[in-house]
Amino acid sequence: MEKYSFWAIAKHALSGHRKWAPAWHTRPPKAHYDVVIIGGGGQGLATAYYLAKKHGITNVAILEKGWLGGGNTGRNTTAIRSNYFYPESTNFFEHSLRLYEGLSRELNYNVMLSQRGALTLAHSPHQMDMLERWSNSIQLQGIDAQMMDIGQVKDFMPLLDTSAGARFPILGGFVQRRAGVARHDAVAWGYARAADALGVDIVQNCEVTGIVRSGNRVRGVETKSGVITADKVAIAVAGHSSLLARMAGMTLPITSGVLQAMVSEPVKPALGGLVVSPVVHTYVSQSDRGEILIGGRADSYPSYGQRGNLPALEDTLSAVLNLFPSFSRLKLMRQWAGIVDISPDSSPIVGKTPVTGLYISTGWGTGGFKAIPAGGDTFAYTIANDRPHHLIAPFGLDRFASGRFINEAAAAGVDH
Ligand code: FAD
Ligand code: PYC
Repeated sequence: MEKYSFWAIAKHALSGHRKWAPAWHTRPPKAHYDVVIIGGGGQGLATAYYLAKKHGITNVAILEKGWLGGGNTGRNTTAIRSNYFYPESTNFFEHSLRLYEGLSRELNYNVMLSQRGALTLAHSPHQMDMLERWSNSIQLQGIDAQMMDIGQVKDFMPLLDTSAGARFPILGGFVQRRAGVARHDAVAWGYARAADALGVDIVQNCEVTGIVRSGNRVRGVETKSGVITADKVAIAVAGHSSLLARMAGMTLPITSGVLQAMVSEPVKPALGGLVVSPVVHTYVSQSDRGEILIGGRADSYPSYGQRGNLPALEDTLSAVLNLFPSFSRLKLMRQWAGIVDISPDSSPIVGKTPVTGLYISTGWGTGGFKAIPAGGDTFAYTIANDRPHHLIAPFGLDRFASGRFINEAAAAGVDH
């Protein structure tokens, strides 16, 4: 990898970056791979990296129909936290948070992790009880969590309307201090560069159009540029999982729909951390560029229409103004959407499939950015060993037959 001294950076800047080495190579795909990963989002990229780094499997291709990180990985609002409810989830997400804490060093790439804390608000005595139960449960699992009374909420986020006369008065909340944000593009690019350096082929503009099987064994994929054979195939395509599964003759318990977000013009530092209100259905943070980053609940109907719309904008902004009346004078700059894959219990589906040699990572829904390091780590283990990593074993497809659901809808951050 190229080392960037001050002089090297200055030389590149003055020469218009003409000789700047690309972070990863652009190669045509080979005819055969040990592992083909479909989807060049964070989950696919991290999986490729850990396959190469931890399992020595480097004859790997990532096939991406568009550009790296152009799916949900480049569209999300970057909340990272491990404060789920059930031990299966907190163990997994805490592993991810810990990997995030060392990720810039691991990848030698600054992913701009900023652990500024995430606050969930309560607007009724009943919700305070629920948050207390949630916070206690997490603390018993050894994860940081703290209840806040109204005074502490005010100190943490002075711009919140904490008056008794607010339309949805705030009674207190629950904070995870180690939660935070990271730069989403950097997470994708960092994993891509590191995987490429270990020999992984990254193939963009290569849409997979079919899964090749002989009997019950996967043999490879059909793409717009021809067939690529593979011993193992891994699907990591978020909102398009049902389409890919259908190509392999499978039906998934997944609903795909639109989740939107938006940013304001940049302003001076106004918000220390993230804040979520499950009651008014919005969450807000501030990007390092100063924009107020706003999200809301997922659209209530299934759709593959990857664009923002006016009803969600109105709904979400009226919710934000309930919490932050002073934001009424902010100008909105951009609105966008991603297609999220929601499972019946709002938990991921990761592991083997009924087709031999075919693996799937889906159901990340509204919360799979925070899961990228652990998702990649455990999915790589599962593919390399053909058996689930213990941290994702509870999240297999088989739970929909056994009924062992891990219902995390209430911990998902946003309604869906
Ligand atoms: P993606 O990044 O979507 O990657 C899948 C890739 O597969 C895409 O690049 C796509 O082009 C490609 N693909 C699809 N079909 C094919 C095909 N046939 N052939 C080849 N390639 C194909 N999560 C959090 O943890 N915190 C948040 O704050 C958060 N906020 C969110 C806000 C929004 C608005 C959205 C939309 C999502 C949010 N999420 C959040 C969820 C998170 O972004 C996703 O769960 C995560 O990015 C999923 O990663 P992935 O790699 O599985 O999917
Ligand atoms: O997963 O924490 C989350 C989240 C917040 C907003 C969207 N997803």
